[in-house]
Parts: sequence; C-alpha cells; structure tokens
Amino acid sequence: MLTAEDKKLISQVWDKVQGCQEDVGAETLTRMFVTYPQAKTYFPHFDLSPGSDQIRGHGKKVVAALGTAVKSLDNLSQALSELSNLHAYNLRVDPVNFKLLAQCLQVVLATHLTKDYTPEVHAAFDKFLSAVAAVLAEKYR
Ligand code: ZNH
Repeated sequence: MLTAEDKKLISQVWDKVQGCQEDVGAETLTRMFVTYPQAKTYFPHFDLSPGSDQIRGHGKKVVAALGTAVKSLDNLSQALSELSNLHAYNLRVDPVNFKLLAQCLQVVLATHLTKDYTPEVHAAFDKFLSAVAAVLAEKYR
C-alpha cells in the first residue's frame, strides 16, 4: 500500500524527470537488455543496439504509461486496464521481467536524481513499480 507520503514523493520525483523522459525510458530499456539479455526475446523485431530509435520510441511509451500511473495512484487498475489486457493476452511477458525493468528504472532514476534519490524515494518507487507490475500481471492465468 502506498502511503500519503509515498504518493507525494512519487509525484515529486516524476516532476523532476519531466524534461528527460525519453532519455530515462531509453536508458532503462538499454540497461535492461544489457543486464538481463533474456528480456530481449520479447523484442525480436527491434534494433536493440543501445539507444536505437526503436529503443527511444518504446522507452518514451513506457515512461508515458508510468506518467499516467503517477497521475492515478489511487486507481491504478483502472488507469492501466488496457495495458494490462495487452500484456496478459497479447504480449504474454513473463512477469519476472517487470521486476527486471523496475530494477533498471530505479538505477536510472538514481543516476539522474543523485542526492534527491533518497532511501525514502527509493522505497516509495519500489512500492509504486510493484503495484504497476501487479496490475500488468493481474489478468494472466
Ligand atoms: Zn510493455 C508494449 C508499458 C513492462 C514488453 N508496454 C508496451 C506499450 C506500453 C508498455 C505503454 C505500448 C503499448 C501500445 O503501443 O499500445 N510495459 C509497459 C510498462 C511496463 C512494461 C508501464 C512496466 C512498468 N513490457 C514490459 C516488460 C516487457 C514488455 C518488462 C518485456 C521484457 N511491452 C513489451 C512489448 C511491447 C510492449 C514486447 C510491444 C512493443 C512493440 O512495439 O512491438
């Protein structure tokens, strides 16, 4: 459960990355593909060289979806319901990968925010990304 304080920290951090969302998305995906190469199997149709146009484009979409989630912290299921359908019925991404992506995003946020990335921010973001992953995986069966 996200506390009121968590929600505040998440919104504040998100504001700070407004100007560099595409970079954050692309760095996160690049990091995921380098660190956890098994994640590449879902993107056979992509050019996965670090920072490719497709990585940038997809990174932007993922970060935009997270932005929607940040604005809907009280009803994530509803806000992400279409994405949840997509991941459960079409993409069938093994939910393990959501944790890998979350891990990479945390590292990228830390590199961008440096001292603003406090342990409290880390904890709040960890809860937030787990909640998003739970929604994206909730229709799997
Ligand atoms: Zn995902 C897609 C989000 C995770 C894989 N995605 C997608 C999109 C979005 C997203 C927004 C787009 C859609 C449309 O277009 O409509 N994701 C997301 C999020 C997350 C995710 C938010 C978390 C957090 N994914 C993921 C993972 C994986 C994936 C982990 C693996 C590894 N996705 C995917 C794919 C796709 C997607 C494969 C499709 C792409 C193309 O374009 O083809």
